[in-house]
Order: sequence, then C-alpha cells, then structure tokens
Amino acid sequence: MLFSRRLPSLAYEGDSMPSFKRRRVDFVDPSTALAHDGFAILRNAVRADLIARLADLCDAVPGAGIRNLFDVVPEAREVARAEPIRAALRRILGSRIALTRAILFDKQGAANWSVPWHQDTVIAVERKVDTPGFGPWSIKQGVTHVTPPARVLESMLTVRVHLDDADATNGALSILPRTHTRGILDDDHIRDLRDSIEPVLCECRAGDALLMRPLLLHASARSTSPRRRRVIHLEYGTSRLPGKLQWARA
Ligand SMILES: O=C(O)CCC(=O)C(=O)O
Repeated sequence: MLFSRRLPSLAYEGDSMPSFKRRRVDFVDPSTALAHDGFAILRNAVRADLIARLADLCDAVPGAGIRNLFDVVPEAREVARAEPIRAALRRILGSRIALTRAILFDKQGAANWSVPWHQDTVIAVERKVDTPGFGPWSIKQGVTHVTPPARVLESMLTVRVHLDDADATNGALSILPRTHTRGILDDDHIRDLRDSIEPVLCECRAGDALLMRPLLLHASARSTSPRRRRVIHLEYGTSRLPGKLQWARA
C-alpha cells in the first residue's frame, strides 16, 4: 500500500481506535497550542467553495492518494494561499519558509488503511548530497528523501487541510499530545508513550486545517464508514539546510 508503514509492534489492538480523551482542541492562538501540545486545529481555514472544487479535482487521483499532488492537481496550491493558513505560518515559522511536500491522502472503501503510532522523520530534498547527520536516503516517486537530525524536524510544520469531515468512523488522525519535543524516538519509547498518554482524536470538518509538528506521535485507524476521508497534507521547512543540501519544492 502506498502510505502504510510497517511497524506491527506499534499497531493498534485490532483495527479499531482506542478510547479517546475528548477535549477542546480549538485554540485561540495556534502558536501557543503548537508549542505546548505539538498540534492545533484551525477551524474553517479554507473557504467551502475552494474545498468543494478541490474535492472534485482530486477525484482524478486514483487509489489511496498521491505524493506529488501539485503535479496532478496544480489548483491544490490555492489551499496554501488561504489567509488563515498563511497567517498561522507567518506567526509560527516566520517568513523564510519552503513548502516542501504536498500529498493527498484519500482513505475510502477501496483504499483503506491504518497507520500505527509513528513520527514523520523524513524530509524531501532536491538531490542527494552526503551531509553529516543526514541519512538514510531513499527515493519516493522520483523525489529524494532523507532522515535529517531531529533539530531540522523540530523546526518544521505540517498542515493537513481536510476535504471531507473526519471522525472516528472514517479514520481521522489521532495524536499523542506533547510528544513532539523528545527527538526521534525508538520503538520501545514509542510504546511507553502510547501506553502512558491519552490519545486525542483530531475530529475535523471539511475546510479545517490540522497543524502539527512532524515529530508528534500520530496514528490513524481504518475507516469503517462509507464516507471518504481526503486530506491535503503540506509540509513546510524553515531552517536553511547545511552545505549544498536544498529542500525539495512541492
Ligand atoms: O492520513 C493518515 O491516515 C496517516 C498520515 C500519516 O500517518 C502521515 O502523514 O505520516
């Protein structure tokens, strides 16, 4: 499967979601929430008419989604221009940012998956340049990826714009709050955190954007609903990469 990660020891019991703490995740100030919890939800971040248009256009993408979304649906760049998202990015990351990956996740009956607890630990770069602290390297759909030092990942931000309502029945993302400041975690450490921190289910409506640090532990269950769960996943880098290494541009 295109996006599944194979970490069976960290998988959910069966394929169902664990019980979730229900608490308020609408924060007035996303930068405070991000610093504290590692995530925040911007409600109504993207206009309903743009969401509806992109949902139609993304129908051209078969299966579970696509990594280089803008190659197939260039109009999807417009979500990154939505003012609430731009304002949050300016406030959280400043003005020197690189939009480095744009992925469509389309969880639906025919392309359904669960993802165990994990951190996002790879970045997309223009080309391989051997650099101390960076590796291993891989190529995904023609784009070079590498695991950087934790400090690079800590400076990044992921923005997940929802094209459909997402809840416990159709595989919404869940997160373990405040796990974004502990560096890159090994499996034992992830298991300990999974067993000691109550997960939060990030229920979102179409047009909402989930902001999260890539090192925040996250997971999602298979959908048990006929409703699709499409998400445009954008990754932003800030710090200049060392030497001749350059961010890939989405
Ligand atoms: O959207 C999902 O269900 C999973 C996404 C995910 O785990 C990721 O982006 O790392």
